[in-house]
Amino acid sequence: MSESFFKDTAKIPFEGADSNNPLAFRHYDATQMVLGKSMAEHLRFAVCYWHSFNSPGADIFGAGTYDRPWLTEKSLLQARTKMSGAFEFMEKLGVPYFCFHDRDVAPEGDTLKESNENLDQMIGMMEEEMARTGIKLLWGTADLFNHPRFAAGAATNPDPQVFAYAAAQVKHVLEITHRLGGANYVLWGGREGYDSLLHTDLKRETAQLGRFMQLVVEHKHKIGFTGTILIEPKPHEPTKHQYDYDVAAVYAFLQKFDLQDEIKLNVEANHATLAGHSFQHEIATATANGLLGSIDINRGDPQNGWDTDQFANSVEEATLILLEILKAGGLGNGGFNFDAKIRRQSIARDDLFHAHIGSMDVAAQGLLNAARIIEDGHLQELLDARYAGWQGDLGEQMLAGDLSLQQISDLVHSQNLNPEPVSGRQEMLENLLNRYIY
Ligand code: XLS
Ligand code: NI
Ligand code: NI
Repeated sequence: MSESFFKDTAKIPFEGADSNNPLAFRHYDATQMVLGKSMAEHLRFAVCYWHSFNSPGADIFGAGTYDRPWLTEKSLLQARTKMSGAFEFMEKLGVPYFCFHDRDVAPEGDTLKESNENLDQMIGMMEEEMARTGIKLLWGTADLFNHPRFAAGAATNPDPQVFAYAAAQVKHVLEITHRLGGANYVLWGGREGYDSLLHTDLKRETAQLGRFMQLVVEHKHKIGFTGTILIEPKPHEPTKHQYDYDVAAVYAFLQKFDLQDEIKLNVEANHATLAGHSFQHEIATATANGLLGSIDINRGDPQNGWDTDQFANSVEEATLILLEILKAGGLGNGGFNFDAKIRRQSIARDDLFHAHIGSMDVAAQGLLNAARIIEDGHLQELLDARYAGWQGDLGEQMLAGDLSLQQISDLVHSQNLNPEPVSGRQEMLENLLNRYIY
């Protein structure tokens, strides 16, 4: 075992809301029971390998700034150093899960065979670290966007050989995810979109993508993987337009290829805002259609139009999304994956701890607030009252299809219906919500 990388930081304790220790949880108490389940079971936090251990902290104008000695050379030796640093970090933070891309954990070789061999070696070490720490895999995924071969997309590439290469890569990572007991397998559309319609056959490309997803589902059943396959919607970046634009677009896509009962969604906060939605909207749309699988928690910057992937820090947003999640019965197989990166100037080793601690506390506050809202039931009563009319004969008959347009019209005229507007009470409800936000 290599020497401890995060040696200056001890295991992060829970110290309660009055603590002044910045390296302690103030709200996240893994064992605290909330609505019959522990906080750890509700939130199922996962650290993401790519931003936290594989990114050098570069941006388009500047080189890497982070202190990540294992990134200086692409070798299996460095991949091992990285993995022991990653598990040391996760263990000290006290998270139950992690997520990774194939290329985050092992260097790419000259051929797919060589890349797979590198990966398999690292998966052996990963299994040992998982057994040693008890940390589990929330999801695995394949990097189908970094290498230049994927510049014009993976499944949606004009060259069928690239489709085949991507399929072979996904097959291997899906099998590894299965072997590691992963709870889910994620497919983010990377470059499955276009930069210009002048060189893009949109109809053909989306058909390719549909077939690709069907192949993944077929193989999942063939190998007996019982985790959930998840698509992660994103509207653009790196492409100008991505086919898995948002939850609604992916739902239509799944139905077209008869995959709506096979694939769920991994909803990311910053992708929601890039698509012009709120995170709460995307989660509500997913739960309304039985599609919520897991979430990538982060945030964008209101002044920037790209995926800044900052650590989530809004208690109000956390409360609103947890309300949707709790109302839907929880995340099931899913979890809260920190698809977030520290800022380029955050170069101290413990900055990674501060970032995660802050977001975990925010999620815990959101959970506690949402649970109180549910227990009080006041917001729900007001919502029910707003729709109470639909419990009457008119509402029920219209929805059940018992009345035609002609019959409804006859009824309006014979009964002289003249509905009165009622207040939507938005400001009152916003004030009520604020009473729960601590
Ligand atoms: C990029 C995506 C990516 C996926 C995993 O914007 O969020 O990180 O979560 O491929
Ligand atoms: Ni993202
Ligand atoms: Ni993501």
